[in-house]
Amino acid sequence: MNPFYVTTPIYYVNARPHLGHAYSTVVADVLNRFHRMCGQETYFLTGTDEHGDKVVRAAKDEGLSPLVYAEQVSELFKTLWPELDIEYDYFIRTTDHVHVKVVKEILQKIYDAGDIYFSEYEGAYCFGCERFYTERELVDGRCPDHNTVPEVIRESNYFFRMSRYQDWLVEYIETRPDFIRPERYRNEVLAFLREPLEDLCISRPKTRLQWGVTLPFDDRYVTYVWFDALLNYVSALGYPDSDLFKRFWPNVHHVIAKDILKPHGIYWPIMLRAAGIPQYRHLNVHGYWNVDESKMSKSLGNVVEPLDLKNQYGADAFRYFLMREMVFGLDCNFSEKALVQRINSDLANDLGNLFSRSLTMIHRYFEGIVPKGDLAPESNLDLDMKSAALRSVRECREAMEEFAFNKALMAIWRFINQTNKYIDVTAPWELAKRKAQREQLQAVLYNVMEGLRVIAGLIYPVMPRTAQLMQKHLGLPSADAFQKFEDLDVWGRTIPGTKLPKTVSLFPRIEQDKAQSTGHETLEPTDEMPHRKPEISMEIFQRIDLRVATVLDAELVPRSKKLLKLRVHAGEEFNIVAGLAESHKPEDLVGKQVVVVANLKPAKLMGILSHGMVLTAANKDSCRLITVDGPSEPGTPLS
Ligand code: ME8
Repeated sequence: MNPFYVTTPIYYVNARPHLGHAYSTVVADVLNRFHRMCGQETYFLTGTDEHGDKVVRAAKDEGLSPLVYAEQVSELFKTLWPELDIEYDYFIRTTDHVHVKVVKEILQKIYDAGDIYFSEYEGAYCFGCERFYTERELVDGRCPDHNTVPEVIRESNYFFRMSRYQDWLVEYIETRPDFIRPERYRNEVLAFLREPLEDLCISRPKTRLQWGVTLPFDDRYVTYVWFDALLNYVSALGYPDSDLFKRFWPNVHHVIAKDILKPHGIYWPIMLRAAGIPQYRHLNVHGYWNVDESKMSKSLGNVVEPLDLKNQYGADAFRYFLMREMVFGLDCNFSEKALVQRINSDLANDLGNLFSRSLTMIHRYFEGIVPKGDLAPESNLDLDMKSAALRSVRECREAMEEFAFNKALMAIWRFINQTNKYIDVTAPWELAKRKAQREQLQAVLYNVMEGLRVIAGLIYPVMPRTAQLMQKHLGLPSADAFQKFEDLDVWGRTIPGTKLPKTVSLFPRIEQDKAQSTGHETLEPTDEMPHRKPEISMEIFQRIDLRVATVLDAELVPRSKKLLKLRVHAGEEFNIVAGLAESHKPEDLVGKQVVVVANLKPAKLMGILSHGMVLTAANKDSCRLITVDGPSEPGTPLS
């Protein structure tokens, strides 16, 4: 069934989980859910990297043994992921016995094959990185990561003969354009491989470090933490003989950030080659999240805690922001203000408003029962909803396959906006006024329900909770599951006659605090608050003749509850019949200045010819006249 295996880095337990860890793990979860929707059998691995000097030092700072300390921090990661709706299949810890056994087996295998040798070495060692640096790698004699001067140490150690595999690796990468992607990281690895590749020191004497996996061929040493960590990707599947390993390993996608490109792009393929294990399929490398334009760091105090954001804004909104904001492969800036803006505009305004206005209409006009979707052949009410939906399904799928999550979401949002426009243009509230247009009303609202079904299906990988909530309220059988991608490719799956539950609001708007407010807040959407109308040019707008008018006389129209007949002076005098009787007394209007459309085609209302229209701000609860803020000469044009 075309298996799909996705991994995240296994995170060091020397720090609490932060935004960057959350991003990689959400990416893996999104991919996993997407491939499940495509009908594939999937496996998702994450975990913690617990050995090494860094962990020993962090444990010491806490006054704990490395194992107790590692257990505590590992638990933080393990319990965070479900909070973010991350559904991993397996959580590996490098202190697991099964993992340690595999590390030893593979070390022995490579040693027996002659690719690990013993030698004395003197070199510049960075304790922060737990590795030796060559002169060439240092920047002004300092470690490029820690900016510290490495200590020169002389040691006898075991070395992994990486140099032997350099030519093979170059050729392997060059002949497989998507082995490492995006391309910029592939180029980075190839550039590094243009210089001679040195053998890798893969042991640490126990006199210096005991917290690690003991070498099977020399118990005075533990292995280098990277040699241990990388093997998690195969040990977690039950290497070498398990069924899981055989099925999933050939289809593995690693997800990492650029910081660990070298171990994954160079050490790992060579380790696999030396151990006789087939290569991984793809290495997918993303950029770094910075916070308020600076690198995230404990010392700057700007480390972003994913759990805080989830508690404040909800898991789906947080996941949406991560996927929508970052272009996979490039760095991205995090700010809470940007997160709130996305929630308000994309989630509350676009998606939330579409969902609530649509369902309110189904409840209002059809007592909550999905109407029939058959269209009269002469009707053009389905416009191009169907093709817009299918286009968005196709574009979303293509983008997801390329890891272009932001583009996938843009394709979905284009369709959300098209559906909102479809409602504005077809104006179901107008159709509802006339019995003769009942069929059209049914057809329009059926199309809207169907559009919402497709939208719910498409957002599932990124926003699983919202997708399922929408599905429940759309009366879909997959309320607590996900829709298959192939079902999104077909228009007309919504079943007429389905009774829908009472509707809910998907995303409440979030008030930006005063300091952050843009001053351009839009109103809380109501059920019939129309979405913005399709764009028009200035030229079209200018064809509307808006003028200040003084009301000269006003009287009730006989036999009408709503209409008033007004005599206005707008440069010249004419009559307007306006629906103001329920909100205004005729005598209060006389002498008032209002704004009128002066070039509207005359129309007869209750037998009286009306030559214009009075502008009001009206909804079902109130009706206010638009006026000028001081006396103006009647007929003054508005601009
Ligand atoms: O490197 N932006 O663990 P680690 C985006 N144990 N992603 C970030 C990030 C940021 N600012 N900061 C961290 C290790 N990450 C090793 C890995 S794998 C066999 C061993 C994410 O805890 C990103 O995925 O330092 C990065 O590659 C990873 O956390 C590094 O996690």
